[in-house]
Amino acid sequence: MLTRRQFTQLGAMASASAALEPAAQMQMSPGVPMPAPAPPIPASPAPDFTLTIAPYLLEASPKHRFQTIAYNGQVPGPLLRMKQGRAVTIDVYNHSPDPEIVHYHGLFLPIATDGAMEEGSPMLPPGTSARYTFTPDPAGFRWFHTHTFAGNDLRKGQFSGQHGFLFIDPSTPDPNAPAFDREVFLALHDWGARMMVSGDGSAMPMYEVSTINGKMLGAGEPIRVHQGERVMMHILNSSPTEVHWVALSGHSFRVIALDGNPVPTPRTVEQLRLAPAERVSAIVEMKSPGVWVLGEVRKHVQAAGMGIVVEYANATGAPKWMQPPDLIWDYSQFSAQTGAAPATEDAIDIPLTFDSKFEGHGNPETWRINGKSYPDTEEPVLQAGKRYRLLMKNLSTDDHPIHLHRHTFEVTRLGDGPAMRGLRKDVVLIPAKSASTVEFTADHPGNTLFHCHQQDHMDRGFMMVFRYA
Ligand SMILES: [Cu+2]
Repeated sequence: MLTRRQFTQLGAMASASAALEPAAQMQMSPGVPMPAPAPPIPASPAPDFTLTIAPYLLEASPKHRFQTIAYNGQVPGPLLRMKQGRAVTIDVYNHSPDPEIVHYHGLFLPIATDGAMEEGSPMLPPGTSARYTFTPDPAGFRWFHTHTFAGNDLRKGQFSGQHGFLFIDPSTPDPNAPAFDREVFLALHDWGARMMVSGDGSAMPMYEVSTINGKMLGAGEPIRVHQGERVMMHILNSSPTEVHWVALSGHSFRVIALDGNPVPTPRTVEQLRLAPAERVSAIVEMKSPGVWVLGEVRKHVQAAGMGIVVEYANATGAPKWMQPPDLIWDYSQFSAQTGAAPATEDAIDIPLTFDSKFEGHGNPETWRINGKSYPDTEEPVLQAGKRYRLLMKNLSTDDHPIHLHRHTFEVTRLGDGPAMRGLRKDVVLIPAKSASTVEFTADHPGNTLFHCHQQDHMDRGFMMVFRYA
């Protein structure tokens, strides 16, 4: 029997897969207004970016091919680089067989462009196209991905190749920003999902193959570097469900930003942990000439392909990997260490308790927030301008990457730890049987989706919509 969260790769064990009963399709809440049709694409002017959603055969290695859906015939999709405050137009063509929607993750967008049908953003029917115009904000490392339902089809939604990097350069460059020589964007992803029965009798997705930028270790081009370079690595975990740990043998990471937001206390660490949808921006000083592996710290996940070679100019030989002894990560070390502002006294508490309902041996659980599953979850009403404190308690035996759309929150408490300030994120991983508190200011009126970023959890009820008064 599998222990929950212990294994992620199909190659790591030989248990039989479970036959799954069809899950009820989630319906839109009756209270949600019908989305307006997406605007047609005008003859001119030309857009800043074009995204074409279409079937794509991913070659993770010559021996591992996956039929998927991708943007512009590549995985990850194109880097969308824009300037804070300068409006952009994006033309989206849906050449896939299903209705699609593009969500711009971590941006402050109105619901017409945010890309979540639960908020009221319009879906893009198959065979159609639409033009979207928005003003990018806030600055930093963001991303875009599909926001559709996958349910029992473990090739749809975030299980597909529909993800890409989005970077918003600040309108006013920060004179104190750390210097670096160049940037590298890396996306962690898992492929070939199948539902497997875990030790507690429920089912969860496990994967055949794991990749960085769509390639298994050794199958793609190496990252070629020069001694003395300072390389800014923007790393995204676009996995539909899996938390990943990464290290670069022979090197350490100077963590500058989490989820695209500069951290109050940059730290140098040996490894990074990224929950689904999280981003880490870290500078690596290239001062250990050789050929190295940047890869998943857990051996079975790296063996399933999650790694990329880092090769110094003129270095030769097989890529080297040095196994770190433990999995170590602590968000709080990046928070403000001195002079932290006291907790906001006038924030309004919203208690949110997460649990699951067992649906029988071999079936995925149903997920609940305060005892209810989407679309029956509560719809808290926010007053524009007010500060809110989400008191989140995870009663389940899973870790959950919790995401709030259209806003940035401040992580103010993790588990039993002390109060903390200054750590601004849009995803926080709440470990099993643990609690966390985040605060945010309701400064972007419009329906706001709150959900677990694990595709199978959000599909089975782990969502709710905040409304503005
Ligand atoms: Cu979850």
